[in-house]
Amino acid sequence: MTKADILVLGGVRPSSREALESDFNCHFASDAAETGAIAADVAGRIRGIARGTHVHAGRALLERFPKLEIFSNFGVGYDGIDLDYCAARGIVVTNTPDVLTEEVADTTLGLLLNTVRELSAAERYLRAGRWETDGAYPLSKATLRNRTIGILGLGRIGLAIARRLDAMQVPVVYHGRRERPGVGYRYYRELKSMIEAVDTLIIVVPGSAETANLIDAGMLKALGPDGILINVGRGSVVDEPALIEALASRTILAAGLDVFANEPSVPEALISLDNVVLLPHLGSASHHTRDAMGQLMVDNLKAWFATGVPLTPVPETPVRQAR
Ligand code: A2R
Repeated sequence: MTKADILVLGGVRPSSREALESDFNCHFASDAAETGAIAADVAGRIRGIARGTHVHAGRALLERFPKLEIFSNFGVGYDGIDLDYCAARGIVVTNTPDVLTEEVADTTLGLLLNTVRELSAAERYLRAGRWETDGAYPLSKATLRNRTIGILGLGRIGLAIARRLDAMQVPVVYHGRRERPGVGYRYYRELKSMIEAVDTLIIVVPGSAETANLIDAGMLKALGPDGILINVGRGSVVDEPALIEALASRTILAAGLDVFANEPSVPEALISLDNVVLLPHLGSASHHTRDAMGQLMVDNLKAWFATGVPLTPVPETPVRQAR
């Protein structure tokens, strides 16, 4: 059986590379110039794309490959792919849900605790020798003990976060476009109403045109002076300059961020603030979980070319049946 030709965009895990090479005729592109060279050479043969890192996949890139059938994305978030164009051309887009849910939820709880109890700042204090010279680190301004958490996006990861908070006896409420049946958490139809009712907001919605800058200056004001914002969804959901202003002016108390508007560039104004914990987008970033995500990215391609039915297609693109 002849192997299908696929374009591999960006870096992939060594285990994924091996698996891809055993089943497909792979063309690896680490930048736009390499993608261009591959397109010039074999564009008409490329039937699949595996995207290993967050390379922008707009219409200009996709339309260079007229035989493209499937776009297999590494990661549960699939912003940066022109979904309308894929849907119009019948290109199936797949992502890697579920296999990273628990890891991202673990990271979120770590980031939340770190932000509320100032753990990174306290460690910096110890490492600077200040425990011996200045005495104990000051008591933390905040505690989880009297907080109510509002989750923006009670999806797979949001629910895994909520379950961890249950064990910690922290009350949870949520907002999404729809009420989620079968969960005991209070639902707020209006985001602003939920934010007014809580003091801690965890963002775990996807990046999209609809969620862009959902959290703006008005929402931050509503969170209030004891407010803590945690973002593990996408940087684009928060108006970053408004967040910097809200942190600097103490409109809110603190923030913990794993995602940023323009990664990997993080504004100096954010880095210089002492009431924010900053992580370099590592929600799912363990060998264990990244290998599982890579495997699912590969398995979607294998399933498509073997049966015409991908394992985890995203809802926005229609699944073409096997020919
Ligand atoms: O709105 P709903 O009921 O479909 O709930 C989804 C919510 N969501 C939104 N909520 C408010 N306004 C929106 N415009 C909006 N769009 C989506 O986000 C759902 O509860 C949640 C997404 O959950 P899942 O699709 O199960 O995704 P998962 O695996 O939890 O990952 C969430 C995101 C990824 O897209 C990456 O950006 C990040 O976490 O790793």
